[in-house]
Amino acid sequence: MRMVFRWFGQYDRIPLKHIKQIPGVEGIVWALHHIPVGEEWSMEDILEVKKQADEYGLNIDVVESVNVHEDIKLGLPTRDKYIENYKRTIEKLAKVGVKVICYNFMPIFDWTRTDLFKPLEDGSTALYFERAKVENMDPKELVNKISKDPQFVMPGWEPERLKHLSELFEAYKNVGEEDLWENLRYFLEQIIPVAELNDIKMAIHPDDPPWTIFGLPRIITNKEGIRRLLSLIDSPYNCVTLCSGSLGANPNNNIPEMVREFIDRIPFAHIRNVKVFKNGDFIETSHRTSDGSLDIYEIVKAYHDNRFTGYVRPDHGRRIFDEECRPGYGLYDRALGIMYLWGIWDSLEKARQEEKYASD
Ligand code: DNO
Repeated sequence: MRMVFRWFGQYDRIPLKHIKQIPGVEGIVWALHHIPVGEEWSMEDILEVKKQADEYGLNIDVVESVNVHEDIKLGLPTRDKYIENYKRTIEKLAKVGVKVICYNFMPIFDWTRTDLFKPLEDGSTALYFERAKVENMDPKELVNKISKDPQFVMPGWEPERLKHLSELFEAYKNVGEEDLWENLRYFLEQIIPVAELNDIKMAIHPDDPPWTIFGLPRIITNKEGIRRLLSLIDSPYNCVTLCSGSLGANPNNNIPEMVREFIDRIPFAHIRNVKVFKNGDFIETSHRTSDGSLDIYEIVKAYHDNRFTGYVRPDHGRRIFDEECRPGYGLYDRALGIMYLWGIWDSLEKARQEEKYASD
């Protein structure tokens, strides 16, 4: 596994020199967050990120995300213009050696939580989702809550775009799950050939949480959805970002089983733990297996058994040690998460070598 770390560039308080000091991290997971969704990325800005990463010997192989314009998800006639921009962006990213683009196909909202700093028993805070609250909430209230801190624009919660919330909801009134599948197919039919030519894997991120919210359709929520996505275009470039925490919020999703089934189409993995409660609420925890509902050991083992050579990032972390940080994306807990993942991986590796010597 190749360890990478999400970095928000000019919007990040964490300097690259600190990322470089986390054992085994070879690259950053990045994006041009200042470019409005749908616009073509500029080569100048891309090269600037490359220059900064080069200075610390970090690669820029994984981009998360090149976001998909709402008109594409809605299937509007204007989508073609945005799809062309997307293709040009892929071509430019290939020029600097990008290998994976993570994206998602969630209507309006990206990942959703009801609380960004929910206290845990140990005094740390974490991202929290209260199911009943969302079911009874006006989406505007949620937008105000999540995008209120101008210091930390949350990925997928750009205030500019969400200003038009009522129009967006209106536009989705007649878009059901099957329409969304159809619009995803249309997008991929055009994008995947360009990705193939440019040797970049397109890795869709599952819906987070993996169920419908505010009546909006969500389709990448379980193994059947992932199977359907992969069969829409049968190309090794049509892939998935297997996010354990997103899918794991539904206890019916068996993550190690999914890793084993989809391994050839997982160029990028997000690994984190989540504690799921009986009523459907969940809270993010440390990466350690005993702290959450997911067996992180079994997940890493599923990758190790399959000799996984793709990219992995620790996913959200708690806010610990009083760090002033973007919710979910502090330095400390993600660094601890990485060490836990390496601990599991290295033990498995050692055991494999010992077994090999014993049988030689
Ligand atoms: C949240 C992230 C998501 C993810 C996108 C991918 O922290 O996991 O915002 O980056 O869904 O497009």
